[in-house]
Amino acid sequence: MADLRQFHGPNAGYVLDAFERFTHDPESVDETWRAYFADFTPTEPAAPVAGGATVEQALAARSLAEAIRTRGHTAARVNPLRPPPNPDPMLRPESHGTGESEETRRLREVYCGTAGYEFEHIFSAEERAWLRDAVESRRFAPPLSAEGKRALLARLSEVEGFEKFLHKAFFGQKRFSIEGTDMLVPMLDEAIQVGGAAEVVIGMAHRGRLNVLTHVLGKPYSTMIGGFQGTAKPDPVPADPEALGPSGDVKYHMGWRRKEESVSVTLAPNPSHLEFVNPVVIGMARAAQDDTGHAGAPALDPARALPVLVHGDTAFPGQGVVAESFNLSRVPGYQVGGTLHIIANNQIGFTTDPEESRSTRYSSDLAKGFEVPVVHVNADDPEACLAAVRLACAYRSKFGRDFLIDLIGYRRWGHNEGDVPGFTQPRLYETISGHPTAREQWARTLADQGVVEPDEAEAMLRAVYGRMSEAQAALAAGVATHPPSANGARPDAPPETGVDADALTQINEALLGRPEGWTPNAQLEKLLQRRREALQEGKIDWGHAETLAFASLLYDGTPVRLTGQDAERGTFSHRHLVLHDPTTGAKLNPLQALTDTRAT
Ligand SMILES: Cc1ncc(C[n+]2csc(CCOP(=O)(O)OP(=O)(O)O)c2C)c(N)n1
Repeated sequence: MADLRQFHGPNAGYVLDAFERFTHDPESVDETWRAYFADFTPTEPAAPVAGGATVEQALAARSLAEAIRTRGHTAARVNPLRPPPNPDPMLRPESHGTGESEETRRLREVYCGTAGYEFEHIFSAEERAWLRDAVESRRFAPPLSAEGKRALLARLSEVEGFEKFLHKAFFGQKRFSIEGTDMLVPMLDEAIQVGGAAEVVIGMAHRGRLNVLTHVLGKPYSTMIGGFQGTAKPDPVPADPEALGPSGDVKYHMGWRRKEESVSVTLAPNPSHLEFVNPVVIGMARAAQDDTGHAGAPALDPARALPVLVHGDTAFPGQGVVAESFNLSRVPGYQVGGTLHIIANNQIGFTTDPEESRSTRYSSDLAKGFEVPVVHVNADDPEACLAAVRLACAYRSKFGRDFLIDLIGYRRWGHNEGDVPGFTQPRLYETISGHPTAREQWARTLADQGVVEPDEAEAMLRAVYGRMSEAQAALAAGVATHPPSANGARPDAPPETGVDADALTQINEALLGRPEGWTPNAQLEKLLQRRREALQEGKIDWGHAETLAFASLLYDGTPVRLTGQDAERGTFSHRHLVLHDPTTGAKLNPLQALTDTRAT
């Protein structure tokens, strides 16, 4: 008869793991272990005695607590369809030679619930401590008020009702339904509300996009339904100013803008190429954050705009542009004070299971290399999903860095609504077909809590159907129309871009001025100062012409932004927009030194 007290720390975990394998299949462990396990009963050692604990017991308790904090996510119930696979054996008290205590039970509630946290890859001790305290104090997860709970049910009813209406009215037409990750919409609502930014710029692919366009961006039901009615063209909806681009692309690639007094929300138009919109969205946010309406260097205020990127769980690890964008996220020229990333994780890519498309446990693992905090959250727990957004926004405000929420749900239908997922994932889809929707589960919770009457929840769903049916009827009766087309609004002739010769001479002179005490590189300065004669003689080279053009734009009030490797000097040593003092290393940007320009 043996018990676990002979083993300590990781050894105990290893033995338990081997024992578990042995109980399922004795052949899976070697002969020595088989003989040992034949007479082995793992017993739980006694919990440390409060106050009278030995140093060893205290250390063991601490080591278990630490394991829960760091590895608790492996046991968290973040997948709505199945229990966590392979929880880390170090989460067992026996692995540390200790027992469960009040403290470890409390930590398990925090770290092994419907959200799983990964913070240990972050180098900054201050950030790690802040994140731990934030989740353990639950200060971003206060229970919703009864009013908040009802509002959330109403929102989930809109999300689900929209998809169900389209499913019935336009059966088999592609819409890339959100169903299974329905919480994405309330999460985006929350980010817009608590993110504190006057501008929110969102990038996302096809999945759930029509729902987001309608509910988060405010694209009218009639415009959306109009897009489904004519099937001859890919998108019969004419372009309108809010669509941010001409029509012609499919409806689930279109952009839209919602402008309100307190906030402007933009969904960037998206190409079919997955994740390619990411750097565009980050650039749009940066443009909104940079104050360029004055001379000198631009003033960056990351609080002004919040970029939000919604990723697919297969595209996120699969597309190189994701890593490329992360790589630039902390480089000064590209910083935006943190992007909020949400993986709309439906656990499948077209017909491909995760095991066939990535080499990591989580879809989000790439982000860890860039020290991005990660929260995995169960898409069936609305309150946990909103808490994750609040934590993410608070972290961004405090540290100005990216945050990732891995929203784990499922995909109710095929990749699109014409696909039969049972051809390739029969067992998964058997599970999904019997799985209640997030709205149904939330309605039941609220009915149990006495917050809504059972038939009230159904009425909320019916109301959405009613509104959509009315919009469809109005379209049919010709009462509702699409906004007029903005196509063809291009200018006939190219604009006048010439600059007066005297003005150019003055600009040239200003660019060749050097501040008091600033020493130029002699070799380069000789070349640059020749630009005085070059202008008179009409021998302007490429770099010279470009610099004059940039300066004239700044005088006109048009900001110029140039980024990329070698952008300052120019790949062929032709540009030299930033000069370096050889004695002090100080930089001089003559364009930003112009004092009377109207832009930077
Ligand atoms: C660069 C690129 N490769 C392939 C495709 C084709 N494609 C469109 S959706 C899709 C599956 C994406 O899966 P996931 O990222 O998990 O998103 P989901 O559709 O499941 O929401 C593929 C392969 C594409 N549009 N772009």
